[in-house]
Amino acid sequence: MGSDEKLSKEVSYALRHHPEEYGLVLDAEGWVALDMLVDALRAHGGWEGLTCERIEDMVGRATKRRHEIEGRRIRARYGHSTETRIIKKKACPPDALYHGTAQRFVEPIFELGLQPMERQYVHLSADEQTAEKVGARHDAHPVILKVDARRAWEAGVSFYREGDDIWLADAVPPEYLSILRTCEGDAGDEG
Ligand code: HQG
Repeated sequence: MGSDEKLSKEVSYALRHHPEEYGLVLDAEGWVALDMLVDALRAHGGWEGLTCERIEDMVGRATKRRHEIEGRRIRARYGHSTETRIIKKKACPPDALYHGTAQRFVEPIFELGLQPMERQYVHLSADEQTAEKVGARHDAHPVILKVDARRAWEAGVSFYREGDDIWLADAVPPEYLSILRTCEGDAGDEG
């Protein structure tokens, strides 16, 4: 694992899942002061000598934009599982969004709809290729689902835009889902 990847994973762990283990408190939109995160990681161990610049460089170099820095604060853009739900801004989605998943999840998904599971929101992709990478984390031959997003939105399902690539949503009922295809495989998600 490269050192950016190691740092990125621990920042994600702290900002998405367990800020309390680092003595951090996220604000309503998931932000913390960057210098507090640096102090917390140093105190937690394994990150002696860590600086704000080191984190800024890691975030700047990342191809997948997992973290966001604005002024002197930082947050995870998505993926949260903390108890208090991070507030996201609702936005009207495009006609279609995509979700890559494992073949073994397709049956329960068509029974119960897309559920956030361990996270606070359902994660959707703006394009099929990204959905394939996300699905490849769960299955060598993931299934790409098409989400009839605009129709779901018009029926009252909430969607939240997290940049051009990632959309979040509340649970999406099965009537807005269809199977697009099963992938031949090996898209792989970096990190
Ligand atoms: C599935 C990564 C059974 C769902 C990715 C998914 C993404 C159900 C799994 C981001 C279900 C949850 C999120 C139901 C949904 N029954 N299974 N009713 N409803 N599922 O990891 O969307 O690299 O929590 O299909 O790339 O895979 O960490 O969500 O397979 O962007 O930055 O339950 O996390 O980003 O898995 O991934 P996850 P996800 P990072």
